[in-house]
Amino acid sequence: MSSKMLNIFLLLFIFGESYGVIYKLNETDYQRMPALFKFDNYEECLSKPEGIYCTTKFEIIKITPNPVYDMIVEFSKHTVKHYNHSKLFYGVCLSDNRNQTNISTWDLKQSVEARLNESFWSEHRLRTKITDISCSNEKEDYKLDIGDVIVGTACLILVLLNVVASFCDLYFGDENNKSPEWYHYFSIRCNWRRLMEPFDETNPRLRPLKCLNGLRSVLMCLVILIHTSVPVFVCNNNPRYLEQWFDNIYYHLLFNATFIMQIFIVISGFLLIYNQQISDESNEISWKILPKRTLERWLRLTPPYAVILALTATWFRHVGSGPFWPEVAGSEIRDCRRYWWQHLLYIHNYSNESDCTIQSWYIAADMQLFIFGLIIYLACRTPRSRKIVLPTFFFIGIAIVAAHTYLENLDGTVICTPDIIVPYIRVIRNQIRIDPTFLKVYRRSHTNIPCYILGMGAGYLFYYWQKINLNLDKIKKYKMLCWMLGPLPVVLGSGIMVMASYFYMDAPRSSVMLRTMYAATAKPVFGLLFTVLICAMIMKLENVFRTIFEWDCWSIVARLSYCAYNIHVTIIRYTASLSTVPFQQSIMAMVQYYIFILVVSLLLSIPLWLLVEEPMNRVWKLYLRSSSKTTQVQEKIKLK
Ligand SMILES: *[C@@H]1O[C@H](CO)[C@@H](O)[C@H](O)[C@H]1NC(C)=O
Ligand SMILES: *[C@@H]1O[C@H](CO)[C@@H](O)[C@H](O)[C@H]1NC(C)=O
Ligand SMILES: *[C@@H]1O[C@H](CO)[C@@H](O)[C@H](O)[C@H]1NC(C)=O
Ligand SMILES: *[C@@H]1O[C@H](CO)[C@@H](O)[C@H](O)[C@H]1NC(C)=O
Ligand SMILES: *[C@@H]1O[C@H](CO)[C@@H](O)[C@H](O)[C@H]1NC(C)=O
Ligand SMILES: CC(=O)N[C@H]1CO[C@H](CO)[C@@H](O)[C@@H]1O
Repeated sequence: MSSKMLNIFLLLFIFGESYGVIYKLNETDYQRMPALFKFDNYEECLSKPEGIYCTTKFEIIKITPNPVYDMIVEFSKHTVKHYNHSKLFYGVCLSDNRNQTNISTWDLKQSVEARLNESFWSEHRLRTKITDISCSNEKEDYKLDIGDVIVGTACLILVLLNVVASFCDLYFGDENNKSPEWYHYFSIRCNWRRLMEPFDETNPRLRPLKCLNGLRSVLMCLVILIHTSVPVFVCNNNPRYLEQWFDNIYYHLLFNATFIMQIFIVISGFLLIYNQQISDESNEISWKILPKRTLERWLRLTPPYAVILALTATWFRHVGSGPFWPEVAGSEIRDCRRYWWQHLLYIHNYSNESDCTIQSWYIAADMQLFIFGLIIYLACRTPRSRKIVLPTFFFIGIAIVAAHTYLENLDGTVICTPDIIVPYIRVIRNQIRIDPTFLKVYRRSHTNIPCYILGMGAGYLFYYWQKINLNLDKIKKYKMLCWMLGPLPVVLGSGIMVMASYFYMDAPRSSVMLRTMYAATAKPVFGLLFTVLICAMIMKLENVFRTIFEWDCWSIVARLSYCAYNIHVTIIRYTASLSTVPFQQSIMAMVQYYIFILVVSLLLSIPLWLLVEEPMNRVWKLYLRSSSKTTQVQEKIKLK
């Protein structure tokens, strides 16, 4: 009796409801399903005079009893590992249309559906229903509109300004002249020097933070790595191979790499508090700095981001072609045109529908957390109040995540299923469900509070330790412990990421209690581990990673990292659209693609940094400095 109860309890606790699901299919059965992706030859199609190429997403329908269809439905129910095999993505060439030369009156959808109906009926005894179609014969061309003209002119003016300023600098520039003229701000030569400048090691307050540059750069490269795998999931020629990746525990480090963003959040909280305390040594803390610092940050973050956004919304339309273009870029362009104002106000992470520059959720969340952190900083000026407020908010943050997960029945972490990765790059409205966990927990700012608080706490502590000149010689005696401080958090952090592979098991979805527990604890613990690592590095306790991260070249990569973060998804989308055949999913091909994307992202972020980020930054600083004295002091401290 009691063991039966225990069994029932265990079942209820560990697994939710169970239903008829097929977890595994052997090769023969797998091949009985219609191919997920199938593309007629694109170039050949368009080379015919009347050839029209349509890419279409459609569903299969059964009208007679059909065992293959039932198998597909049951196989697709295991959503965490399998594609939905009843939703297919094909490229169809229409060329035998002798009496249909007028494209504007021709019902392409009807023709394509008839073709598919016919072939699916003869092969699988199935019918089809098209949900989305886009056709092209290479002849259509987008007209320039007013937005293109405005953005084009603005970019041209910006480039001209830089060019003129660079020439002025070359001819009139005087190395010895200390007071900078206007053209110094825009001169490419000056800004190039600033890009190549080594890290300022003379400032004892900033010197320990050098390793953060390396950490940030490495994390940036990892983020780009994760995003380059997206196009392969959109369309490839062997989906079975990708579905099998989910059985490999090591690949779960890749699928759960969403945790990496928590480290960025910790660093961001840390820098806010540490820098703010240093700058407030010389002036009074007052609420006036809240709007001022917010404005400063907005002005600092916005120019490069706005350039990418504007170009995506306007000129990006004209560069694209190919069968995957509508799939990988169409919705982004449409959403950027519609929602750009939300992006410029950094509130788009609270809007559910936009597919525009999807990676920028972090910039928005960071901006909101910055304001939140600054309010806490201003409200709690005594150590005692901080000791109460910070832990309180830490636990409130955890409770918020738990409540979201429990009440809305979400996943323990963002589950990167084949069908979720695809909408990550494209959302067809009302058709594909975007992962609610991604929308409601991952990218909102109030659900990322715990790690930000951890970072803030570390900022207070480090400032305090520096002030009292904390002596760590006692700890340094334990060599083994110090050595472990580096690898241990990384290994444990990876362990937490791999633990999420539990949610991908060949079993019914785990119970909501378990998911809630994981959601509430995993990120804070992960954040805590990396806070320890960061503290150990800046206190010079840890020497394994610190020596790597303090490499001089990282400071250049770190400067470019914001631009690279903004630009890399656009590059991925563009290169993905250049392909006319399904993507190759071998490891070798993906490594090549990754290195290519990484190099191109970094190279393209150099002009963006030189022409936009740095000049604008310096101009705003100059303007804000002349408008107040406090920043002047701040500048001096930074220069010291
Ligand atoms: C695959 O599984 C089916 C039943 O699910 C079985 O009839 C068939 O023989 C299997 N094929 C191979 C090659 O094992
Ligand atoms: C798969 O797609 C079909 C068609 O859109 C849908 O009806 C079905 O619910 C999906 N299956 C799962 C498990 O989401
Ligand atoms: C094209 O014309 C032929 C005869 O002129 C006709 O039989 C056929 O149905 C037409 N095709 C379509 C798609 O209308
Ligand atoms: C195609 O159809 C449009 C609209 O129905 C019409 O204006 C145009 O003249 C037609 N073109 C040809 C070549 O028939
Ligand atoms: C294809 O088959 C479906 C289901 O029988 C039907 O509803 C649809 O009208 C067919 N499409 C065409 C173009 O014949
Ligand atoms: C949470 C939230 O604010 N959701 C809104 C996001 O924006 C869309 C429209 O842009 C609204 O429909 C949602 O309610």
